[in-house]
Amino acid sequence: MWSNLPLFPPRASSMAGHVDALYFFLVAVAAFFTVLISALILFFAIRYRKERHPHAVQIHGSTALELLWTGIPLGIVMIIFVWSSVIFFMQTRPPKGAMEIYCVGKQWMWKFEHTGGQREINELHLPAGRDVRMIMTSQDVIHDFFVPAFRIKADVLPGRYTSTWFHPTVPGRYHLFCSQYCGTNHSQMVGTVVVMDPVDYERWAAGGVDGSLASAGEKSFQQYGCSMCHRADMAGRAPNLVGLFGKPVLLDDGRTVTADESYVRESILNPGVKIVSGFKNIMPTFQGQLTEEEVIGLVAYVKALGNGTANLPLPVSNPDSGNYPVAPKAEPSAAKSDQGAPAAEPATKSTPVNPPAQP
Ligand SMILES: [Cu+2]
Repeated sequence: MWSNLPLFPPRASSMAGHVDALYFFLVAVAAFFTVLISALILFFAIRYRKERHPHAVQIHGSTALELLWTGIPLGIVMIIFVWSSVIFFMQTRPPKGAMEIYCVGKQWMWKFEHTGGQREINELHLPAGRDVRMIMTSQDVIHDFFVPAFRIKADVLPGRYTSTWFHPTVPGRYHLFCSQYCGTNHSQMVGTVVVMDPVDYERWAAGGVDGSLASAGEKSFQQYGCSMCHRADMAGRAPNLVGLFGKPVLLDDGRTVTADESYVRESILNPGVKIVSGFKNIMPTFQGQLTEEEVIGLVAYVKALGNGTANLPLPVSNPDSGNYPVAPKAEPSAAKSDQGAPAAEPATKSTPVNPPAQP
């Protein structure tokens, strides 16, 4: 019945009911005490007015009363605490197998990338009935991804990935807002989330794509010379990335971290921070040389290498030029000529095929 009230946005995700229930409980508790306290003020003002009680009777403490007015509020706030914690944990733990959408916020627009390679600006098409995980970053300042109909809101920060998830339930068009003041045109940093029937979505997703996000990442991987050191044959000077994603990684300082999106991103842009055990700190930083979209492509590629849906390209041809790419700025052109070359060379190493079998 509440969803018919125009006061509230539509409920279009699995989370909406939970958030609303807690919200209405909070409103009910506040309303109950507002009414109770107002009524008691009125009642006491009339009942104990001066003409009837010229001398107030002093009461010196009542253990029962004090226990009551400590215990009841404690009980109520504990209910709120546990209830909201349960919702918080639901909201911060994306279910396994969620489809992933990469999002880049910038003054003043939302850019979205699907793993299938579809790109959108200020519009996000999604199928109803599937878990969706957003992996988000900002190109400039702090933004905030807010879809009222899904009852979700998550900060989008420059220099790192934040993540949220939802499960759209009802096809329709829903408002997307930036809910963090981010400059002059903050109020225009809006968009639409289009939740579609799964069949319609498949049709939409099939149109006009020239390769997946991971394949775009694979191109960058070769273009920037990553494949010279991150090799599948264990002969490289850098860790083998096949099967890496999602696994624990032992660092040279003894710590163990999980190879998630943030780890891959940091290792590209700030490689000296976490050195994998057994390797040297020799990788140059790619800070300032890659766009957020290129980083996202590389992350998607490393992820695909992790779950076996992509292969490492073979080391670029001319293995005799075993120089480490110390000047990555010059790499793209060099890599390009390498990429262009194989067509004229024996076809053995031109295209990424299955890497040498590794245990
Ligand atoms: Cu913004």
